[in-house]
Amino acid sequence: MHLSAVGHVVGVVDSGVRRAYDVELGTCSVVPIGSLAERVACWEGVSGRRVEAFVGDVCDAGFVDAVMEGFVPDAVVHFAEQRSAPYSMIDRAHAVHTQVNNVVGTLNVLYAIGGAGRRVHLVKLGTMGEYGTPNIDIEEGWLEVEHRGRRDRVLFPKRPGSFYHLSKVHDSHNIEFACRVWGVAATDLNQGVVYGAATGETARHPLLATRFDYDQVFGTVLNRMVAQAVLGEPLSVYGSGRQVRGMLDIRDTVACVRLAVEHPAEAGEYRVFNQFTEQWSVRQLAERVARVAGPGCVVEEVANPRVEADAHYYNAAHTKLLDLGLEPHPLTDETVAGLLALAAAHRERINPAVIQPTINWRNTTNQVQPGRVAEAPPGAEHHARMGASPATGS
Ligand code: USQ
Repeated sequence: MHLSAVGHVVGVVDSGVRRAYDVELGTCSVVPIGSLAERVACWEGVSGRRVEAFVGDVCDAGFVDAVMEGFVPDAVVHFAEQRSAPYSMIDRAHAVHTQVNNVVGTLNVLYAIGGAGRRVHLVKLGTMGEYGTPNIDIEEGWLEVEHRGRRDRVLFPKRPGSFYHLSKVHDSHNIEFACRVWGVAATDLNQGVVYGAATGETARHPLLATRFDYDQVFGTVLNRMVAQAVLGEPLSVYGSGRQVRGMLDIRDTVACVRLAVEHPAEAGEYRVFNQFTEQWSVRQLAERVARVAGPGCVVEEVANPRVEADAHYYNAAHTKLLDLGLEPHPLTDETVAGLLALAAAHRERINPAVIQPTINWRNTTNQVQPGRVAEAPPGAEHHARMGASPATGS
């Protein structure tokens, strides 16, 4: 919608799998979400601009090729991935689903672009979590190294913290290779943790709202804490809360995508932008939410269900998007208060049972909710076709 609003001709590809994850996990967005057809029609009504919708799965190569040939895009913004770290750590089936979905989907997009016979800029959503928390400064994708008297420019070493984050590392390598061998032009947006629930476009009509997740699987930390505050529950800091992450407002996410699209990479260039605006520790975020929520809201340390560095060095470069003109929305009390008000308005949709973390990185099999065994993930048949059935293994 953001690209459409500024005059680009936009098509959207969606398989609906994100909605299927909600059914699987027994949860839903705090804010009600319209169907794709309703949202496309509503957007046309409020903006006068049409977004063409293609319903299908990017893991289906024929579908991807048909969209590329039918729509003839100048750029592909690829967000079509399973994006939850906890989801990928539930058990083997969910790890396999995450990596097959993400890596195969990206390969199909790369083949469609590589074979298009013309310049199509790939803008791919990566993640800051590809880098992990190294004890050196994090650069934007590439590292100049001197080793035994020789110099080279190498992809920044990766130490991701989940099978999901690993899927994006695999994508990054595949994309960089496609740039080298086929001359693909690509921008990998290594995005930090997003907070917020509205952009200028989603605010134009309730049917245009985007998701507000708060559950242990898909909720990101600040949005989760807002939901906990509204329920009057303690804000769950995993471990000591000293872990630091790069973060950004959802309005900056769409601005960054637009900047990348409107300033394309060169043919053969694999470009990485670190897409975040501020660094916060989890404890700082919790204390911010508690202060804005007011008396009675408390912060509680819980045993960290993840395996991640607790106290660590963190200093990540993020100048390339600023150089292109990004004007960040820093985290403000008003933003937190707005999220609290939004969640309070939909309080009856917040289910406390899906908030508590039960997916422990140390286990190879986890139950998503106490007493509830995770069902086979969407696309299980797809894995079976590929010879990696989640039910039987291979
Ligand atoms: N955390 C808490 N309490 C909670 C939830 C999370 O302390 O109730 C902590 C986690 O342990 C972690 C940090 O908050 O240290 C961030 O967790 P998160 O769930 O907000 O984010 P994460 O799992 O890292 O994943 C999210 C998106 C993912 C994206 C990533 C960017 O779901 O798609 O790639 O943020 S990044 O973290 O930079 O890799």
